[in-house]
Amino acid sequence: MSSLALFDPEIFDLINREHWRQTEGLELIASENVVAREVLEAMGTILTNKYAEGYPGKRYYGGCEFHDQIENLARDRLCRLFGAEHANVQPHSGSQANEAVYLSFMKPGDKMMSQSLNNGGHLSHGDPANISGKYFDVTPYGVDFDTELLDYGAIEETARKLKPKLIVCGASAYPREIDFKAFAEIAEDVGAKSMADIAHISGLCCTGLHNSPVGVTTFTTSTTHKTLRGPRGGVIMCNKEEASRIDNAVFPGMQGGPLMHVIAAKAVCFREASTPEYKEYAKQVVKNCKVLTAALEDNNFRLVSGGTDNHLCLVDLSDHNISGHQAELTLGRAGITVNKNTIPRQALSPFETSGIRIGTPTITSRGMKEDECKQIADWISRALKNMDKPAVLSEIKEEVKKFCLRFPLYPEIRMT
Ligand code: DSN
Repeated sequence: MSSLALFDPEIFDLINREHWRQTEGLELIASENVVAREVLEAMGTILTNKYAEGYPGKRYYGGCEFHDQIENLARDRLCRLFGAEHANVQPHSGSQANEAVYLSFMKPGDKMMSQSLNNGGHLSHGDPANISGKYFDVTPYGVDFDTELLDYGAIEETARKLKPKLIVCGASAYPREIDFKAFAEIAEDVGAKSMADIAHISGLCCTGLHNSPVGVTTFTTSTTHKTLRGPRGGVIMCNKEEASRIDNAVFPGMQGGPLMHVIAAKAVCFREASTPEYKEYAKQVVKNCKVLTAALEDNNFRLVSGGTDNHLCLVDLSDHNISGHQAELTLGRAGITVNKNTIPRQALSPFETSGIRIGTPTITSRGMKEDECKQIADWISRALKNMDKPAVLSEIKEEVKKFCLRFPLYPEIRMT
């Protein structure tokens, strides 16, 4: 980075400071990770110089022979990783992957069902504030308020009455395993297509730790940068029957030129995700989350649905008279990054929230295991119980910093 340091010291300095923020703090945002150095390398290459609108063998620009090979490798590796018939690796993000699925067969005003944002769903699944909610007639479903679990019977009942064209499943803040087969069957029964968005859990699905929707639901979308630990971006998988409609919806329907440096990095990530080491990583992510969750419970925090099956948990702060917003700020002062999150049946506004979401993908990539997770839960608890004591928060921040320096992001990279 020496030429960047010379040419643009302001940007270099900010990147450097962000490097130390990530290094010295605990990143517990469930949708983040630390990519492998090889993924970073692929992203920082001359592949970014080139336009490659179209698909391998059918481009709208000359000089794409190497880009074709890279995109084919990415598609083939993704298909192998998940056992998919067809993959599109061009979506710039998970939201764009989702919109492309809608665009592939739906018309404005068509009916769809999806998990509401307040109950753990995602903005791009038809929230009124998102284009998906403005274009389509969306009926949200939620979790059962007693169990805080998806109620497949209630979802089926709504689907039978509504007869939607699409049923979307998958979530951003749901700590339990999702039964994709149940969703696919409900959709099939009412003549709908089904889409599973596995952005959060794709690393658990491709390693067999959770059931996979690929080949079960009509479409599967994902980001590549959460548990999957690749570059920021999206993908779509489907069977051969849907392939050309999906490809047309991505390009030219939604996007122009693909980000080929990111597609190369996706290919590297898919290679990494097919290794035994990655499977061990994914197992550790879940183990860590279970330990962290149990330790928070021991410290008298209530967990939504009573625990977790995946990489995240949702902490209900209502009994502690703290909002999610206050908790996020307090933990930030102690060097711990989480995000405030709505929880089922919360009384506070979506900006304030009654909960926080905590995830283990990043700390697991840094090599933290069960003992470290117990320690992290103790810090979270101590910080939240001393939120009006700046001295205690500073003390925790120092402890967190010393602890985190034992788990460098990239031991061999020394940015100064
Ligand atoms: N914003 C992501 C998350 O944090 O879950 C989803 O897109």
